[in-house]
Amino acid sequence: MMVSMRMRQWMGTLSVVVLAGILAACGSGPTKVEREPGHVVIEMRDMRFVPEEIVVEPGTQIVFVNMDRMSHNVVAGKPGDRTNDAGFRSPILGALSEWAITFEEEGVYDYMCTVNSHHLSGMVGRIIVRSEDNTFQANDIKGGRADDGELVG
Ligand SMILES: [Cu+2]
Repeated sequence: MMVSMRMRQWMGTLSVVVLAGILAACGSGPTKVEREPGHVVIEMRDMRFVPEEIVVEPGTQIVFVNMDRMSHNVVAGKPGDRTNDAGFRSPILGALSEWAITFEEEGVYDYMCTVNSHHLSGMVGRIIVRSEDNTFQANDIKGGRADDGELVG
């Protein structure tokens, strides 16, 4: 009787461990972000950012969605400009995964995908943050320094 009970406990523990293992193997699926009202979407599609350039108001949530089967990322800067690497940087985004960022400060934010050097094949983009009152100056290039954007995702 004691053996049977121990056996049952052991089996119970085992099923929990096995179940946890199965869940871990499946992963949690694509990473999704909570979309705010007024957000804009930039798709990563066919190794391009679509649209490649957008103009948004300060405080606009920008949601990146990877529509490709290959992985991508979003890294501040331009190809060959490593000084901007310390700016915003998304994790590696698998198929259908999302990542979001919000810029409170006006400026031009260049970014690229550095996964497998996609940026060298033209996977680059630009976000222009400009408020209605036009205080923004066209030569006010921010280039994605660490203090330019508030990381959301
Ligand atoms: Cu990429």
